[in-house]
Amino acid sequence: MNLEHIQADGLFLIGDPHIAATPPGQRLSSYTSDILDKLEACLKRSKELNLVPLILGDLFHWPRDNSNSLLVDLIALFGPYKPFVLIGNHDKYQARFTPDVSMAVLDAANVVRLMSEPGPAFVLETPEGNVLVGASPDGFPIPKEFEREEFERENGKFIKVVWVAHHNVAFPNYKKPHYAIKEIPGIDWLINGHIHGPRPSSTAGGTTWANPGNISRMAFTRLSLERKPQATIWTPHCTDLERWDIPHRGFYEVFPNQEFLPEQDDADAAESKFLQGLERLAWKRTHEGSGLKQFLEENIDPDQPESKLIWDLYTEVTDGNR
Ligand SMILES: [Mn+2]
Repeated sequence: MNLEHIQADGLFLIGDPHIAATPPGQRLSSYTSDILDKLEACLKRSKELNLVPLILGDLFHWPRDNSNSLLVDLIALFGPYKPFVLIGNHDKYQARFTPDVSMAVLDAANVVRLMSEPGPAFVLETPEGNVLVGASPDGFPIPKEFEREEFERENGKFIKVVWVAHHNVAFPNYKKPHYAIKEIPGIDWLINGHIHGPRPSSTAGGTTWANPGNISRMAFTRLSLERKPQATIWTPHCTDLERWDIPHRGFYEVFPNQEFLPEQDDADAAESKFLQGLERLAWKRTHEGSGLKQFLEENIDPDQPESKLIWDLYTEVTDGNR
């Protein structure tokens, strides 16, 4: 197997940036430049530390229709670094990675090293020895085992095998686990994106599972208020990922100053179809005009007590615009 070899001291891991030209959810208008600044800080730091930058999926919040200016900015930013980028669920349209998504533009511009296929991805040549880095992009399973000895027969020995994934893993307080944390023979580290809240690492047999969390504050929650956006560092002899605080703005500089809603799990918030639909609508509104009435008709249950309130608000706003 002809894998790319890269000399560095370890990996610099960047979780789920969710960059977008229009702010998702309740984020204020500086969202795009905030996330670009974070990505730039991460890439600079990775270079200072002689680490390979690797984005753990969901570089984009919406897979397509990102503005050309955002893509031009990303091409300029990524060009000198060529980070590895795992494909997450948000990077694909209708669950497929196709040439019409924004990520394909970055790939065609040759500014990213795409991890869109499952399996061994590259060899990290560290002063301690060679490390194999493999990937399970969204839509491909995390392997049950890796035939390490067979692979090493052709490719030489590896001091560690690290696998990156973007999956529903049973870390504590995660509501939709699909993968149990267990030993994966042949793999020393499984490092996961996708779950935005950081989780403590957990070791099962010879495999340590890590979930460093994302770098962008997506949801207006107490959790977002309390936690610092961080990137993480993996080196061959580490016992856990090392955290690095990414320079970032104050919570109320990036979110409106308002009351919190009653506590809702951030996983619930992320999965709410209604909220996702509203986000999509907010985005559509600026580009394509109306659609709110249709969205409300499709999503509001007339039997729910709040429905009348929502319709009254809708009527008030639309009548006011006539
Ligand atoms: Mn994500």
